[in-house]
Amino acid sequence: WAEPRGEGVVVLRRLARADAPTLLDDIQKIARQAGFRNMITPGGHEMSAAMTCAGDWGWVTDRKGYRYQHEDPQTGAPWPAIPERFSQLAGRAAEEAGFPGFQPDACLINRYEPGAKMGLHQDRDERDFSWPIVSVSLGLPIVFQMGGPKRSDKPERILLEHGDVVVWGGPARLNYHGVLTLKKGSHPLTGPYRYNLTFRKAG
Ligand code: MD5
Ligand code: FE
Repeated sequence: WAEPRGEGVVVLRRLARADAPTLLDDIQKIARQAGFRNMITPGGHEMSAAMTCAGDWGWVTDRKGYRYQHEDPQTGAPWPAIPERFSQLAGRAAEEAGFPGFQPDACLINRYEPGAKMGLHQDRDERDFSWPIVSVSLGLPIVFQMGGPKRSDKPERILLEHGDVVVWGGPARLNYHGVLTLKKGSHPLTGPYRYNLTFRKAG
């Protein structure tokens, strides 16, 4: 079911649940080519979420900054392609939220283990903010913090659970957001992890 949460945010509860086993198989395949790694922020801190990417553009961070690039810096090889099933799901979710024709060229895959979190930030490394970001949560639940356009706006908390899909577009596209520390648990499909796929139009 669809839950509008203020301007530009649509939560599609459980939309990805039926596809989850195949999505997770696809994630494992991607990770065999481009492994999960904890990247370093420009400030020199290791991110607690492990990441990998698929698509024409992959998001990376190191001491030099945040950027999108065609190659995995660990291997020099192009990122694996976005599986057809991923693009179909992202397109369907975007369409349900009022963004027909969404064709993502970047899929960032975040893997959280207990203790991992992501502080409040904006996603602004993409070229065109008129396209939404589609986020798919798999595995353990996490508390998501949804802020506003200013860092000082008090964030609202939403629990994101296995199979939940969120579309952030329009006026919400540049809102500050993050996730609280993942609590220990065991999920039948992902064990100790939460995965998040974000689909973006980066280039
Ligand atoms: C996550 N990932 O749960 C989140 C889901 C990231 C990241 O934040 O950058 O990898 S994406 C949430 C999002 C994206 C774009 C806008 C907004 C939220 N928002 O306006 O709140 O791993
Ligand atoms: Fe983000």
